[in-house]
Amino acid sequence: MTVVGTSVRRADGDAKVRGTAVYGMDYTEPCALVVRVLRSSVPAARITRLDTSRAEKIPGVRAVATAADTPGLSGMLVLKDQTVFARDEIRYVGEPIAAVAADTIEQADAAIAAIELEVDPLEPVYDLEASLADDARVIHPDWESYETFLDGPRGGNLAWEARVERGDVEAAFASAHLVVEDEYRTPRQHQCSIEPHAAVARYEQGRYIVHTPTQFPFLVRGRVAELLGVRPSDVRVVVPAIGGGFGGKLDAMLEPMACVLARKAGRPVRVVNSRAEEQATCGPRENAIVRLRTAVAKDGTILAQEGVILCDNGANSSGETVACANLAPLALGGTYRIPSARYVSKVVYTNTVPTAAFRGVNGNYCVFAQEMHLDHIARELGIDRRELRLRNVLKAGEQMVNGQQLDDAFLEQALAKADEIAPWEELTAARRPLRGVAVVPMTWITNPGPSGATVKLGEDGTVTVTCAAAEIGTGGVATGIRQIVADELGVPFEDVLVTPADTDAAGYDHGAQGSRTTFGTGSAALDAAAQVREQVLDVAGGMLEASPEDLELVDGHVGVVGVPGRRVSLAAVAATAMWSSGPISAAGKFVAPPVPFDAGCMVGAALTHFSAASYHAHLAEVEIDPDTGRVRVTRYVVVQDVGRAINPQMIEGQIQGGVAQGIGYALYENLRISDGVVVDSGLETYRLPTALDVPPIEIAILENPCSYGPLGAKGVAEPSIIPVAAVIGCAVADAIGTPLQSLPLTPFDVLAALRHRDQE
Ligand code: SMO
Repeated sequence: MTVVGTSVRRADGDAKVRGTAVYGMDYTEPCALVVRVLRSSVPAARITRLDTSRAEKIPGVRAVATAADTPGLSGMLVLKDQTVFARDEIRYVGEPIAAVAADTIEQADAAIAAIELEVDPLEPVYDLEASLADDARVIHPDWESYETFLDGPRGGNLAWEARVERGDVEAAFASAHLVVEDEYRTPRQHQCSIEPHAAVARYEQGRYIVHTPTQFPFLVRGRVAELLGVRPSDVRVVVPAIGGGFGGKLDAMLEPMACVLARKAGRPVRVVNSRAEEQATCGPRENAIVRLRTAVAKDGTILAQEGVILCDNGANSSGETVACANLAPLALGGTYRIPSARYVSKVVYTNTVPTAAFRGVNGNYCVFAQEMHLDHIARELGIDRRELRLRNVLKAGEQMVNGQQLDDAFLEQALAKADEIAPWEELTAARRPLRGVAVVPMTWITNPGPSGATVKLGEDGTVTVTCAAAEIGTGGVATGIRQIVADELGVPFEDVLVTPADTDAAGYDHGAQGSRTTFGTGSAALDAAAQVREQVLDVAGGMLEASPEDLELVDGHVGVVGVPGRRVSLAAVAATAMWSSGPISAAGKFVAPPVPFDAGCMVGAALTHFSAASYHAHLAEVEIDPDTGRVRVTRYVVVQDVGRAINPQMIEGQIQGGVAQGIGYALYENLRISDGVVVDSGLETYRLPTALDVPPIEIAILENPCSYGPLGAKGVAEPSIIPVAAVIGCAVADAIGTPLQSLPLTPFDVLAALRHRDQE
């Protein structure tokens, strides 16, 4: 009996459903102090006076921290200029200026009110395009001096630029049958995790111990060390249950502040964001502008494409928006054959809250733009929209825009499967007013990054996996890795445990990002389990007087193949080894196949090439209410290639969640900022999709194994959000019969588009 490939129930599900799981915001420590943060109410200013002496004298106040308590900036992997507290200059509304740790919230509030702050306002820069103008005020004038590994073009308010160039673009445009040009604008989208950011820190024997619901414990460890001027080994990060990540809990947020306060107060401190702080200060998906210009032949063959992508970095960079700039060209040029291309992705500073990673990162708006644009081309040429895509999708052996050759390509297969479920010809033949349909193929990447895992066989026959992968709700750690290890060692699923992520206990792990947990950490755990298996066979061979080749691991026992009853339990094997040669354990690692290092930044190595490319097709049908402009998604089909389905039900869960978030991005969500202030400070005005907005999702899983994923598995969790806005946008445009250029497609926008159409 194998457990891989079955929908074993999620091991973390029961505690999470019953409310007994201890999330980051539930976690606390004895005598922990409460924290309030003084945040800027102005978007841009120089700090002329900051006096905390009155605040410090308030009874119950144990520590007040400001930039003076931190050493300032140092460069690390990528460009990073967010300090713990504003130093000299304020760059966005909500930026931390000081924080207070006190016995009670009332005392902390009183202390915040007693902090004396005087500022000289500066001219704020909010707009992406205005920010790049020659006469725009430079938000980081001293930033040439920031230490960074990046050596690309920077300057003015340009934080970073990524380029991909290929072929003879000018010649291709000159010879084109048709050239089509469009511009698309997309909003900020907030992760809206149910659990806000939270951190509990204490300072003990010269080390910082931080409990935080992070996706990437080793990144938080490194960032805390960097910002506090200590060694990474001086910081320990432990991860409780996580109530939603989606990219929003990758980088350090409250942890460095909690550590500074814990050291100053000599007591544990607990910082938890309010919903308003969460909405206003935690990096959402960046707003963006995508300009595309494409040269096509008469039959719809793409000859060349130019793309300019402007991404709003906000006022400071955590590194994510910058690092992900490399992904924009891949999102534009990883699905279709684009022989000549010039893509420029610019990350731009503005005086707004910094943006960060959100599931699918740049893919969401680049794929939206590309697909709306392709529909525009299809209309101009009078070619069926699905047919246009079939003519241009990449096939095995062809090159993506970065020059990477695809060893497999199942885009046609994904489109064919979608057609089996929802035949395009039938859908498009039965045209009805204000109903639209669209289908979109997509290739996406799995974040490779290294992972380590240790597997130990206990003297009771149970198996413990130690790794620093965080369970963010995908099921990868709590369930997927256990399934993989259980099969490798022939033990029941229930007998495999995974310890909570703890940087003191586990080897490096590249974090729960880019669908990599089961893929990367699962590979490391499989590698370690295979080594444990060797040791087990060796010891058991001696006990059973058989050669290891004649042994099998089944049901928690080692048996001699073909000799029923001649077997020993794993518990006996482990106990025997323990008293003679020592415990059975092994460390495994996952290192993805090397990719050319050409991006100028270390994470860029992963993000400039497709690792474990997966193939997708999404199909949507929509219906528009002519009176209200409301878009209803009436049918939604997802075909997703997962390499190997470790747990089909968990995969379906990820797809459902991704589509729901994508529907939000397509139709409702827009984190509005006015004069630098985040307007949508809560869920009263920030419209999330609900169950009523999400139709039943028809899912088909394809299994085209990846040669270096565990048991053939590819990353699963991230991609299902990416093509949703694209396919819904195309379907809405089809329903209205007029092109659309921005997201979200709210009832107001749809009504305006309808009126505009009727006036023409
Ligand atoms: S945006 Mo994600 O955590 O790969």
